[in-house]
Amino acid sequence: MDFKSSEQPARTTGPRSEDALPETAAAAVKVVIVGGFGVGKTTLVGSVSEIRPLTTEETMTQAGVGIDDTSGIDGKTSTTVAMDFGRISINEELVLYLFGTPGQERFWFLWRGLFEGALGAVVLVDTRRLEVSFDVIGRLEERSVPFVVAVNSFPDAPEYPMEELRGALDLPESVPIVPCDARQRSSSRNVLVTLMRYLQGLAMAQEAS
Ligand SMILES: Nc1nc2c(ncn2[C@@H]2O[C@H](COP(=O)(O)OP(=O)(O)OP(=O)(O)O)[C@@H](O)[C@H]2O)c(=O)[nH]1
Ligand SMILES: [Mg+2]
Repeated sequence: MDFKSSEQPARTTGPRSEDALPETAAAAVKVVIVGGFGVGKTTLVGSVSEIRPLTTEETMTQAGVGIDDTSGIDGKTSTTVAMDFGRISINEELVLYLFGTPGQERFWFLWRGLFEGALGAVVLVDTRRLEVSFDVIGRLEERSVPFVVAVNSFPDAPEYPMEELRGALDLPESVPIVPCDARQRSSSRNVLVTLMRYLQGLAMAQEAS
């Protein structure tokens, strides 16, 4: 059988044109997306990224039974083992590089590398399992990484007034808490814009002091 070369699928080499950085981009900022196991970190990076996100999802196997705490997230079949990576242009000049961390404690040794050079973080929270966020927030505070908290909306998750949530997570008044649906691009984007505004406020306060 003859094959004509024109009938072969076009080969692509190098980055796709839509993946190229906008020419107007003047500042690139590294942001990490953290949170406990299964709170929606990979989902957020995937929904908001303007390039095809890089993920390191592996199927959860029997090996994790007894080690991974899957209570409350029964339908979950895969987990991040190294990191998620994505990119979003907040405006013509500002580009964010997003690094999603693994949620399972057995992969937390990777955190140090992922945090290097990060300007800020988003802590994703599932109100059905608030306790998985305590360690994560503690680690950010230890490293003095400024962060905002995004409350991801899972269907049967209890809704707490913001101030109650702030108390439960032991957060200072200044730390923004925003509701979000990590599956929605606009909602995920809003979380990142909130983080950028918060970082800008911190920088201005530092300059003034
Ligand atoms: N209803 C609802 N489901 C969501 C939302 N965000 C994520 N999910 C679902 O929750 C599950 C876990 O999401 P992931 O994005 O894998 O969570 P993760 O934090 O990256 O998980 P690990 O990397 O294993 O820690 C997936 O089945 C998602 O489809 C949300 O906002 N609402
Ligand atoms: Mg993940």
